[in-house]
Order: sequence, then structure tokens, then C-alpha cells
Amino acid sequence: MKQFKALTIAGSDSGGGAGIQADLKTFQELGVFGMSALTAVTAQNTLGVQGIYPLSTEAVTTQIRSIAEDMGTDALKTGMLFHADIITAVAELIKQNNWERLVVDPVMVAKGGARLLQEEAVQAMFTHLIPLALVVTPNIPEAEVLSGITIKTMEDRKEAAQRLVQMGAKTVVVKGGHDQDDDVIDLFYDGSQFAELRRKRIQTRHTHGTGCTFSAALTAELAKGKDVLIAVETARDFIQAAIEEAPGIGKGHGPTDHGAYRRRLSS
Ligand code: PXL
Repeated sequence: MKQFKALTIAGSDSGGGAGIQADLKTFQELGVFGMSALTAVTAQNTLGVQGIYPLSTEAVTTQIRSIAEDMGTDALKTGMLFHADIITAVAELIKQNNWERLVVDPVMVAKGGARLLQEEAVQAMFTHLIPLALVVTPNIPEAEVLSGITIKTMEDRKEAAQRLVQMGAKTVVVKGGHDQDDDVIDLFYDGSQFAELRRKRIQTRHTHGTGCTFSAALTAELAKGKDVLIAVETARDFIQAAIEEAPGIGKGHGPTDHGAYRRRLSS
């Protein structure tokens, strides 16, 4: 059987719940061979971010070239990119390699408020990366920044999704985790069709890395050649199981359980 491959271009979370660590664990759980190009090292635990150490743009592009020139990839995602220069260089390489199954998780701030994307890099994200994306996966605050729309209602969310498609993304998932409803509703839009994915909200503080984990699961399913909406549904089930079975590690916002989905499938 063909071994599908996925690449994450993202930052390291020393706490193991988010970033590159979440992505590689998730790829593995879904049976996809995981590869990584590191953009930054964060010193981090469940209480917050203690340090951010970006890599040079050259360090990032050399990693991506190494993968492209030998192994290739079936799908890829971007997470924490930090710098405008890194975004521009990464976008250029994605174009050169004709990598079309691209998930852009427009990571901007960590849970405690630390910036994982510099303010001036948001423009580079609009201009260079969003237009290449097969799927963009903003949470509500990120969708507000990217679309310029204040999101209060589902109508606002739909308008924000439409703006992102106008900016060149093929599909968008505006994640509902940050709103206040009893159910979490994630809004999918592909330029013609809206779909609302509804799941029960789990009352927990252990949600560190949920955005990374969701977009990694989506990338893994896209690597297998799945249709976008089907891949989104699987990713949604993956993160729901991971949150439900969060192991309660650390004194603050703990990680989720990346193994929960597979264990449920095999039991
Ligand atoms: O979830 C966003 C995110 C992305 N990448 C890294 C992170 C975080 C959140 O903490 O640490 C490296």
C-alpha cells in the first residue's frame, strides 16, 4: 500500500501539545508519514510561552528544499510562521513545487496572548499565502483579523468566509471554539456551499494545541486524497476525541490526547 506523506511548516512547542509536536503525533496517529520544517523554537509549557527563538529564513527554506528534492509530499500545512520574510519564502517554495494540497492555519497568538506572528507579517499572509491555500482554518479572532469583519453572528462568520475565498483561498473553515454557544459550530465554505459542523462543547481548560491538531488531522486526510469536506469531518472527530480524553498534564491549559481517536476506532 502507498505510504502517504505530509509536511508541517511550523514552530516547536517544547510542551509537546501544539506546534510541530502536535502535527507529527497527529500525522502518525492517522497513518501518514510526517515530515517537518521548523520555523521557530518556543520555550513553552501549559502555563504560557517563556521564549520565542525564530530560525533564519534560510534555515526554513533549506529544510523545505531538502524534503522537496528527495521525498516530496502529498499534502502540507503551515502553522506558526512568525516573520513576513519566512511567509514570503515559504509561499514561493510552495508555488515552485506545485504543492496544491495546502492547509494554512493562520496562527497569530498563543492562548496566553504571546504573538506567534508579527503584526507586519499579517499582510504577507494575505498577499502570498492565503491565495495558495486549499483550506484556511482560522478561529474567530483570526477570521476577524483576516477579513476585517467583526464576528458576532453566523451571518458575520459567513461573510468572513466569503472574504477569505475572495482573497484566493479555495475553501475555508471558520472554527467556532471561541464563541459562547453550548454547541461548537464550525463553518465550512467552498465558494458555493456552506456546511455547519456541529459538536457538543466540552467544558475544559485543556485545549492547548487544538487548532494545530485539527489542521494537522485535516492535512493527513488530504494527503490520503480525501475530499476537503470529508477530511474536515474526520479532523473534527479527531479533535473532539482528543479534547474529550485530554490527559490533564500540567498546571495550566493542558494538551489534548492525540491517541484518543485511533483508540476509539480500534476498540
Ligand atoms: O496553537 C497555535 C500554536 C502554534 N504553534 C506553536 C504554538 C502554538 C500555541 O501555543 O506553540 C509552536
